[in-house]
Amino acid sequence: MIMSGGLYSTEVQDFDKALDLTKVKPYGDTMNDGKVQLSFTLPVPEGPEAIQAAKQLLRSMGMDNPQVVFSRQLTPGFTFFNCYGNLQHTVNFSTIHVPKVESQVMDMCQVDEYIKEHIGRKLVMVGASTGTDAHTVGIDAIMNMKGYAGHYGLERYEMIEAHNLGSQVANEELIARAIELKADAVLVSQTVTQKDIHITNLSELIEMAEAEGIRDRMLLVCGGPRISHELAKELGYDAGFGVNTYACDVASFVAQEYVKRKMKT
Ligand code: B12
Repeated sequence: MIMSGGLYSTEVQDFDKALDLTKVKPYGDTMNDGKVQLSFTLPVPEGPEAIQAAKQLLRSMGMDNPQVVFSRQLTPGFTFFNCYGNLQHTVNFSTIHVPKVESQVMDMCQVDEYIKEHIGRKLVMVGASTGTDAHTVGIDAIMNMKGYAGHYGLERYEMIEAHNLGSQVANEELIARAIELKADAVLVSQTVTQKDIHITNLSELIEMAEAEGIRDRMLLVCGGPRISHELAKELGYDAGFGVNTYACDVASFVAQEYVKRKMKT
């Protein structure tokens, strides 16, 4: 921000100085006030004792000046609270590193142009929700023509040949279809994580791809509400996408990664 002298610029400088990225606190009205809003339910009857219990919990969470600004009985024996407090804890933001997909996100038209210019043919992508997982909404959001939240799905892309196999697709079947269609990318969706079934399932697909000798011939991408890029990489995938992913995120990654790898060979 460029400013020439005066009170305002001094205020801005003070404001900036007060922000220490090695000791970041929640922000309410002023820097470092630590203001936090929290809601929860306790299995106790509504009343002054319940409010006192909520305040004690807030203190034990590290909050100064705990305030219960709203409380109400949900059902006999259960009280819901809305609270404020000033958090004492800080976080060292400067040491945080989160592995993430490094591609540059393009919109649908840009992806199509990019593929035309750099690859010169349609990219083939085969996707499914695998194993016993019956959830289709996630993979449909990415692949189906109408897409999700105003972002068209891969079927709509001129330069992508998208095959959505649906849900409860066995890993063997997905691999077989990927080989048959000469897929450039396989897209796996996993929603259910009970008993770490997603880990077992995703790992099995990688093992099968390796056994079939196709691991290096196609990009393997997974996604779902509890999938992170970090987890995907750990399991041997090229990328992983979580909530609020759109088709353009995946299409951009696959197209750019494909080009990057071709340039290396
Ligand atoms: C709808 C739903 C169902 C529907 C599914 C209908 C259908 N055709 O899909 C039905 C009723 C069938 C169902 C069944 C079950 N469900 Co259900 N279901 C849900 C619910 C309410 C919404 C899921 C959803 O559609 N989200 C919307 C989509 C758009 O979001 P998304 O999946 O996260 O997808 C986005 C990203 O994750 C990402 N993404 C997803 N996949 C992929 C893939 C790739 C390649 C990429 C790049 C990105 C990507 O992009 C998407 C768009 O941004 C959730 C609860 C919730 N509110 O989330 C429970 C939930 C997922 N279900 C759950 C459970 C337990 C079940 C059952 C096991 C229940 C039972 N005991 O029978 C069964 C599953 C049976 C089975 N064999 O799988 C649990 C899962 C718990 C867990 N962690 O394991 C949840 C969280 C509910 C809960 N709180 O307990 N379910």
